[in-house]
Amino acid sequence: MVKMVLGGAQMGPIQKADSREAVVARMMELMRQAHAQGVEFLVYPELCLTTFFPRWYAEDISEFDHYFETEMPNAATQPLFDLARECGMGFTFGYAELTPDGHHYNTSVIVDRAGEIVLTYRKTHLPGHAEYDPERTHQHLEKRYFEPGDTGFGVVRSDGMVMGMAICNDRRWPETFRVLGLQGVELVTIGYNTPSQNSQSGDEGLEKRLYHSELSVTAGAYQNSTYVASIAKAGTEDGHHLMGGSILVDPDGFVIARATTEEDELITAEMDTERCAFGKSTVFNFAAHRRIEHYGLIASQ
Ligand code: CDT
Repeated sequence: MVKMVLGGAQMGPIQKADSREAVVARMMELMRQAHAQGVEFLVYPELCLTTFFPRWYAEDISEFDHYFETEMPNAATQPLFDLARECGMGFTFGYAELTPDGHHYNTSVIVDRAGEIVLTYRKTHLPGHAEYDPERTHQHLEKRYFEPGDTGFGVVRSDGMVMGMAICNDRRWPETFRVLGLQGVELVTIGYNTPSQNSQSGDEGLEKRLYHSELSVTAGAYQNSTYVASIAKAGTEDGHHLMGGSILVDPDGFVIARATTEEDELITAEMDTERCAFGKSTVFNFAAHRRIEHYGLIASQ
């Protein structure tokens, strides 16, 4: 069982013109603040090295390969890995990955306190569309630039706790949390870039968007008796607004820390994995109570 301080490093906007080095400097500043507050594991958002480029259309998708990382760590991110090792801090962050054999993924990694990548996750649920859609108020072309991830939802026992990852739209699917929950997860980390308006019903409103994000994450935490860190990249990127609303959630589904800005902002809370054990051994003792003979439809269509 592990007691520690968990940190969420919400990021403010990243403009097209911002360099990787400038973004990593911001990430390092958040990590220094986190270290000063005793944080031992820090969660950054989805695609946090670049602007949320799937909002832009490129006829030839290779025009956007410059948004992708071909190795990790690389020259731009090595200082972050080095700082984390100095601080003895584990962390997770998201980036666009271009593999040596030419696959494009929306990826996140968990890095342990020794600075080693111990788990890689490639986003499963890709929202949006693959072709330019003139009917939408803004484009969301994740299906154009990324392939569905090939990793599935794995977990790793690292720095004393069982951790797993999901990325943005994955948080809206209960299957994401349950597959992680079935592997005994104690901390689910989620980074997101969520436009504050729905591109197909422009008047939906920020309040509803924030509520649906929180509803999905708090339910996932409670129903799987796990901590969840759900961390935004927020604010206005080249005229396009992303919602904030980063939260840390306990295994009862309560929000235990919440960001109040749309800027770079650190949130922290104490976690104790002992608190996951109660739910996992009682109401959500999966081995005792689930009736899988009735769940086949979920995985067959
Ligand atoms: N990045 C990401 O997955 N964003 C989606 C927006 C959905 S609207 C096409 C989300 O679920 O927040």
